[in-house]
Amino acid sequence: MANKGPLKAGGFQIGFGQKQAVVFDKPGTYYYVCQAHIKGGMKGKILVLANAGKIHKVTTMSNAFTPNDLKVGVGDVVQFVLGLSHNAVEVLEANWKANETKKKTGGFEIQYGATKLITFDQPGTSHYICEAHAKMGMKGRVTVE
Ligand SMILES: [Cu+2]
Repeated sequence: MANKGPLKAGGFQIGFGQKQAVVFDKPGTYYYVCQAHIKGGMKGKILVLANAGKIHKVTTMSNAFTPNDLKVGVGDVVQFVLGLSHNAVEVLEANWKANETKKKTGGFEIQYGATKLITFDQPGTSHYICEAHAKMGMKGRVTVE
């Protein structure tokens, strides 16, 4: 192994041909290279965010979202897993209260039967409804604190 450059003290090292899990438990940017091929540019970096979010899950059961009133932290991710007969579209609060399906401009939308991850990175409350069952009160909200 020629060309062994300076290594970061306490940094991770994975041997040739080895597999190894590395846990990044501190925020920051981590740079790594292949010592054999750094001259050819074989390198990478991993950015670990301070507020890497938790993952929450919302599913559908009968004609309801479960849970339908979720509180999350800034930067958290909500995984929506919708049944085939349900979608989820973000609406304004007034429409949500009235069980109206008018979409919020720039709001999120999840197709019928889809699974989608949505990151909530701003404090506030997002209101959403199922277009097929809004009149029956199929709706939910995510409050970001
Ligand atoms: Cu529905």
